[in-house]
Amino acid sequence: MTAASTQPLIAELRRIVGQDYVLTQDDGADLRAWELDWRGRERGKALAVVRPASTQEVAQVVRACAATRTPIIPQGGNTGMVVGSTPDTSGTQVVLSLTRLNKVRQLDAGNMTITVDAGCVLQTLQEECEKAGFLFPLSLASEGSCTIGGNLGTNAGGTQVVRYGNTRELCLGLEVVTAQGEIWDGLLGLRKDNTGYDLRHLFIGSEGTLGIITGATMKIYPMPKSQLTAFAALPSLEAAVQLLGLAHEHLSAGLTGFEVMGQFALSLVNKHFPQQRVPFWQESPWCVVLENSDNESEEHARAQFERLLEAAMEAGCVTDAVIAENLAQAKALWHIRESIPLAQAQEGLNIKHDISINVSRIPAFVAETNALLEQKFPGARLVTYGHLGDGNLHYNVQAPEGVDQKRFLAEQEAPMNAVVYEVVDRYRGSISAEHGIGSLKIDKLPEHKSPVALGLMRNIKRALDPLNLMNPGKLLHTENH
Ligand code: FAD
Ligand code: 2HG
Ligand code: ZN
Repeated sequence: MTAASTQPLIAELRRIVGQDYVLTQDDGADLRAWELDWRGRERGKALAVVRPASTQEVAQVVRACAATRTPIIPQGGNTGMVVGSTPDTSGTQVVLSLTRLNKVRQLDAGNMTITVDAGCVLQTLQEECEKAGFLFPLSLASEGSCTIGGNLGTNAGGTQVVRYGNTRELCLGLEVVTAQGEIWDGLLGLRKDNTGYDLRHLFIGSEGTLGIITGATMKIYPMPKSQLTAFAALPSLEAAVQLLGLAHEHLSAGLTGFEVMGQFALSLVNKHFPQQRVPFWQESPWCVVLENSDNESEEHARAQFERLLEAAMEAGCVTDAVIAENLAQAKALWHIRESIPLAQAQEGLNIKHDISINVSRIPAFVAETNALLEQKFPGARLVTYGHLGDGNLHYNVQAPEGVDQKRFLAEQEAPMNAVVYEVVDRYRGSISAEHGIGSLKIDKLPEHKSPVALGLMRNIKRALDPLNLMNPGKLLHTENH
């Protein structure tokens, strides 16, 4: 494709969104922020970055791209973990950035919903709800830059799933620009609607491969009277599963967070963020941060927490614990957990396995997989942590000390994935619990999904995006499209 041949499209895109909102390398723009994935694994080359400001503009951009058979890569905050929101290196794909669609459209207190543009930053949404006395419970360490459209595109999880579910469970309606550039207004906000296929669920988790989400109606909840946080030291992963059972029993729906952290993961936070005071990590192989949200009072929440921790200590599954005295302490304890991915990034390139297994089988899975990795990849450092309450571990691997990280990744990522995913399959788990497939795991998907499921997915893709212009090269191979 030559610059001359793409000029009419670029001119049309500029006409639609305005001169300043179409960025190209030919015009000297630095496109790195849109072309490089968050983990710094791959940098693509965009034909252009287009930044529309409304749903109408998105629809017009899609129609212009469809007319010229130009692939579109939808992008929100570009915080994804699986190289899903950046273009390939062909220089033929348009990055469609949604970040200028950032309005809160309506908070309906009676319906307990909030309707927002897809480019709204998650934290903005949380803050808008808080101002009105409500809670929007989706919570990720990337919340200061990820967007609700990206959260829906990936069906993001985060740290409150144990109580409120994934992004999918929080969504009551979508507005979508289809691959043909039509606008589907499904922002009904209904809690019941059995009028056929629930189209919203096709787009959620589809990683931008079926259409572009431009707006969403999300559930909101009453702000709990108290959100108490505790941090506990545990002798084993079996003990963590036992503590989870006790927490469900004692706190019931009050249990809003249950995150496990291995010793090496916490040591990285201690190393790279020494200003944070990480309790218990030196003497304890595992720690858990847990949250109790209570609609009665802080005293009630604290008494419940104390009873839980007493029972856990009696049962021998907790060796030590602290309960945050105030909000600042609670935030500091959560911050430790949320700093693990950043500490890992500071330590260098790493191999990620975002896996899920039935909670009860997680200790056996970790014991078995650790033994295999230690035998086959001596010195590899295991960074194990995650959303134990959801059966979702980040079973990540850091290169051995002193080993060239790029080389380690190039040589060991595939064989290491093979070992881990073989065990995941035997345990009937998932190779992507919450981050999605992107381009990073696109070759892996057919190895772990049944041919029937893959066939159905391809049929859906063909029906909704017959020209294969929506985020091609991500999620699903579309040869024979
Ligand atoms: P992007 O990265 O821009 O895009 C992600 C995918 O969605 C791409 O396939 C893209 O094409 C598609 N997409 C984006 N916007 C739209 C749209 N409007 N319409 C259609 N498709 C779209 N993830 C979790 O699940 N749980 C966590 O706890 C978590 N913690 C994280 C912590 C850190 C420090 C970081 C950096 C990331 C974390 N993530 C986590 C991953 C990431 O933040 C989520 O996947 C998030 O949902 C991505 O949102 P985004 O706006 O950045 O999307
Ligand atoms: C988290 O839970 C994120 O912190 C990131 O999902 C996980 O970096 C990772 O592997
Ligand atoms: Zn996670």
